[in-house]
Amino acid sequence: MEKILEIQKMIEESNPEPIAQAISEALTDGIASKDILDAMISSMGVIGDKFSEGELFIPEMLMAAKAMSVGVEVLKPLLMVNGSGGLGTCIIGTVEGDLHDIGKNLVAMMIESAGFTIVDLGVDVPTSKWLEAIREHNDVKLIACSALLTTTMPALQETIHAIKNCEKNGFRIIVGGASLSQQYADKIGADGFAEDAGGAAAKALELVKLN
Ligand code: B1M
Repeated sequence: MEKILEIQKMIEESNPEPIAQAISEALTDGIASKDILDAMISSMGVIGDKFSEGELFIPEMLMAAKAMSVGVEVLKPLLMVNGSGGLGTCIIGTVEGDLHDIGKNLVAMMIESAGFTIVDLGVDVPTSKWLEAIREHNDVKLIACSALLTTTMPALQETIHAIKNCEKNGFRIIVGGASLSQQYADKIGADGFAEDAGGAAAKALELVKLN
């Protein structure tokens, strides 16, 4: 418990340097990787709240994101099951105008573990790049769009519209990110919505089985 608090403090104080070591020690102490991840996600929420309240600014938010990313890399081998890739290709990215990638990376990891081959387009992905990736890859079964900002919700809607009207079909579209809801996903014509990375993997399996 003390180790978890220490790790959370490193994120909440935007201090990435010692976090890999602290996580290794926590794992050696027998703390479950999932518990460490959940604690780190909760600390990113604290960072967001402090940003909203004007208690910290972009540089601190960036360093907290760095700490989180370093931590996720340490935990990755433990959180991932070696997926077979046999369920087809999932094209994933964060929509145009949006630079947030920690949640998207976790979602990619869980969807890969569920058995998909991941093509990660990164962040700030314009509609044209989604369409190009769909054209270029065979066996595309899932498109996964992440959007964290209320200001990028229109970009998400535009992207979904273009993907649904492209020449290829045979895939499903899943969306997620803190600013979204099932209701909004329905409104913009997505096939599925998930609140978190585990939920995204479960929804991906459900949608592909329905295909
Ligand atoms: Co930004 N940011 N940020 N930020 N940032 C938020 C999102 C915010 C809520 C903070 C706040 O004000 N309280 C707020 C958005 C408000 C809103 O629109 N409603 C915000 C803002 C305003 C901004 C800027 C506009 C700030 C500014 O410049 N004035 C700016 C925008 C830049 C841009 O994108 N164009 C900005 C910038 C940044 C940084 C670059 C500094 C950094 C991101 C670095 C990075 O990602 N590499 C950053 C950070 C770190 C945050 C917070 C603090 C943390 C985000 C995070 O990584 N959370 C965030 C506050 C918060 O989240 N409470 C905030 C941990 C992560 C595991 O959770 O990403 O939510 P999350 O992902 C979850 C779920 O959402 C879901 O599953 C994930 C795992 O459980 N999910 C999916 C995500 N994608 C999914 C896809 C799916 C399914 C589920 O299917 C496809």
